[in-house]
Amino acid sequence: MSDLKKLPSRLLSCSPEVQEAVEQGRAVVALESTIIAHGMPYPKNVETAREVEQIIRENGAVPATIAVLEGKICIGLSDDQLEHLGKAENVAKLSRRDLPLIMAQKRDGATTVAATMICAALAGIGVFATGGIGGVHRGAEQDFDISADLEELSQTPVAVVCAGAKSILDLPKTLEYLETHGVPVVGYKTDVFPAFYCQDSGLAAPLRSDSAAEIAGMISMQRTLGYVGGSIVANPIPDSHAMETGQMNDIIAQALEAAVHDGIHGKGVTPYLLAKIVEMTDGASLKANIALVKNNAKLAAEIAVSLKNQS
Ligand code: PSU
Ligand code: MN
Repeated sequence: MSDLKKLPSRLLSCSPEVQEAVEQGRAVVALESTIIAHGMPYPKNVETAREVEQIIRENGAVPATIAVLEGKICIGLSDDQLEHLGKAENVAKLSRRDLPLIMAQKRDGATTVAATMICAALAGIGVFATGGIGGVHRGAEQDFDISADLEELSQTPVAVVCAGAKSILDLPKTLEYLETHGVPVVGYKTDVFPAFYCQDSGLAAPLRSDSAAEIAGMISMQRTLGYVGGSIVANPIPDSHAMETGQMNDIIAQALEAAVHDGIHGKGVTPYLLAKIVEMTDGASLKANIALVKNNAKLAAEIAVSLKNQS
């Protein structure tokens, strides 16, 4: 899993820190950039990105924030590159379908969970930390809005540590979709599937593990068995930052109505809802979002370190 030679350096390059980690066989954790460019407001986005990287280092792994810059996949970003992504208005949101053309056009793009998984796998990185994944949207039976993140999880070998998924999505359908596609969804120290801002979605977590080493064991067992896909490690938001379920459900319902009213659809939906919820909670949801990403970074580093120790 450390073959950096699959792509020429004009198409994929690693920062010196990541390059050295890969050469030395150290644990690496991938991080996405859509959360920076489209998921949080400036300057909190850039500040958080740096703090999250630091948490990964403190827990014994090397962070690799991933984005496309001037058409090249960059694994590990400099301060200037992070700042650019956090500020620029014309950064594309890249999912699987978008990546090839944006690279061919030599443009800049922030990678979603799906695109980050693709790039991480190309660089031989098997563990990835983020906030929440995309999923089956409410009303998908009408508009077919199902995030490409779900399909990617079934075909790309990267474990995604997240705080579950937001109830802006249809969570029961999201879990059904993942089951159909054979994606392990493991609650970390919990029997319930977490709902991003809230610890409990009211749904059971399909699987449970209480240890990072055990989760690393599952990841290597997937490879041993010849599975091609990834997994979801669902890590609930820390108690101290969890938001109240009833209150969040009301806010989310209003944000969804606003999206319909403003005619938002397609790839614009998730960023619109995230920004709307920050506005409606007076920034409280942003604080919760930051806390849960940091919590996920720590667990992802522990899993990545365990994975290295087992191999
Ligand atoms: N969910 C969040 N925060 C996010 C995202 C999702 O709570 O920042 C981002 C991730 O990058 C995810 C993407 O991969 O949105 C999903 O977008 P879509 O629903 O358009 O597939
Ligand atoms: Mn969508």
